[in-house]
Amino acid sequence: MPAAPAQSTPAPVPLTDADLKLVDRLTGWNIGIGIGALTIGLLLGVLQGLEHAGLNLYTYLQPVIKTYYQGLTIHGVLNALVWTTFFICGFFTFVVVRSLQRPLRYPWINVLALVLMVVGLLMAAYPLLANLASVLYTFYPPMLADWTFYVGLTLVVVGSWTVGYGLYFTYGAWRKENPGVRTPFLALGALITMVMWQLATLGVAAEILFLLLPAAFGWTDGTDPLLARSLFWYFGHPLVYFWLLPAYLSWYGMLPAQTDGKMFSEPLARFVFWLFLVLSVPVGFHHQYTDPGIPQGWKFLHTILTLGVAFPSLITAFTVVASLELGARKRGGKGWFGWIRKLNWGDPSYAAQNLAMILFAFGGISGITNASYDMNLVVHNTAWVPGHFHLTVGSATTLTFFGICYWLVPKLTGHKLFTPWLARAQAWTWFFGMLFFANAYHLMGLRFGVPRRTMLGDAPYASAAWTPYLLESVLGVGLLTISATLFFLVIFATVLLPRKLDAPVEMPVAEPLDPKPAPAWLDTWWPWLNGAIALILLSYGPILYQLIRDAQWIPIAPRVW
Ligand code: HAS
Ligand code: CU
Repeated sequence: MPAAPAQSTPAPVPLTDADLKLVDRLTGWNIGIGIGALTIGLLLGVLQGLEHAGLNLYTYLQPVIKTYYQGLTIHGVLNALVWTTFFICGFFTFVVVRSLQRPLRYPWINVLALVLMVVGLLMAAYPLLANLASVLYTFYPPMLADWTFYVGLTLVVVGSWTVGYGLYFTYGAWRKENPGVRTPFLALGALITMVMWQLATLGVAAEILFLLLPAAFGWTDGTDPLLARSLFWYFGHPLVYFWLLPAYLSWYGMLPAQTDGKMFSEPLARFVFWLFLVLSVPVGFHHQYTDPGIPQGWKFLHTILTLGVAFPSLITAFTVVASLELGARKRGGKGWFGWIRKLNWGDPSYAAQNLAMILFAFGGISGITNASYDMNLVVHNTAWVPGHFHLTVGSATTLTFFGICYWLVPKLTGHKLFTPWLARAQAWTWFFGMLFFANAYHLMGLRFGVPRRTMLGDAPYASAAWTPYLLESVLGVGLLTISATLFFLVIFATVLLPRKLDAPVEMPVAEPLDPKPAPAWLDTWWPWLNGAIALILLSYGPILYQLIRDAQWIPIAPRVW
């Protein structure tokens, strides 16, 4: 007879089918809403790209979309904020429960979270559609949107915090039931990302609560744009890692299993996630190199820390590729590069994610260029920047999430994927579409200083020298339009057509190459969490104090759109 568990250790709670069903429902709703938002967001992206090349289709959307800036705002908010946040919250709920093999501790918290996020989304949708919030996804004051925009976004963020709380309680219960056991990597990575998100969102919460909402309600008649931008970018950079880390979680902990590989080093993977917890936030001034009023020393400190946070991505580039190579060699791959052909390219879920990684290698290079203080002065506010972020959030994140959908949607619906070859075509058209689009935008920014966030089609200074790049970008936009259509077709057909699966789908989980458990210091929160807080205080504390002390109240800009 097995020994009775010690008094202080509660018995593990088994994961029942009913528990899994609830989690799958939550995940399904989150992902479904995310994809819905993306549908509209991508459509506006196409209009955006065509306008730049001189074909203004916005005129046909009157009176639904009134201006270019309304379209650009909806494109940014739906794609960069709504699609990502909903997908990530759903994916993490799925992953944490499956990885810990434990039901949600308080399922009502996670249900409440979804309700908050949906109410927030609906609330923010109203001013976006009514042209009362055409302030772009960065909503810099002194432009001011309707209050419903800020309250709506706040509710989405609070909802995502609540998803995190549901997961922390679940983790806490699992921890008590499993003393001394290492947290499984997939759960740990998701939890670290959620905690990083909690720290990061404090900046935007402060900006909205103290500066924007009072002005939007008419309680104050001005605001301090520099302080607001600083609080925004305190949040805005770690925001991009909130988009990236779920993709890393899949690349490290799932993708190797999808090509017969193993995790090259599980401890290193954990280390990378901890480094992101410590280094994601204290770097925001790399978005404000050209802002007057922030002393150069602070900008320089954030430059150094930004180069520091690129380091875990460099580790990722080497170790994830090594994990995939192990699989390719097992599948018969030979030679220095010959093994690449033996990767599991036939599986659309695998292919999409590997293609996303390749695009991210280029996005990483342009990111490091952006971060290099003096080089940033050449590319800041030019088309280079959208070139950069379409390779990062538009590719590393989005194409990886598409790849995840190709196993997750069949798993959630019990329906066979409709159909692998279309899904593969989707991944490749996205790959080439982004390659052309981003290459053209990078070069237009670098060579000619073509501005971003501008109706280039109407610009009196437009130059014939831009034409080849604009044509290249239109080729990219065309491929992306085909690709987006294929994605929606594949997903809708998979959901709607009840074609039975040949075999049950399981969440892919990559085994570590070395089965030894990771060292305890890589499963311990306090040093990393304290390190993160200390670095935030050091890199932001004194300068935020100074900015608040010297706040310059200026009037809100009249709404001209
Ligand atoms: Fe960034 C601006 C710096 C990463 C998103 N970034 C933006 C904006 C967005 C964005 C949305 O320093 C625009 C904001 C706005 O609207 O104003 N970024 C960086 C740096 C990194 C970086 C240093 N960015 C991202 C990620 C994003 C993202 C990730 C979204 C998901 N970014 C900047 C700066 C600006 C900026 C400035 C301000 C610009 C300005 O002037 O306004 C780094 O994290 C990048 C590190 C990445 C690497 C690459 C690692 C490669 C891997 C793949 C390897 C695969 C291989 C292929 C080798 C070092 C992991 C294998 C092939 C096989 C076949 C197996
Ligand atoms: Cu950044």
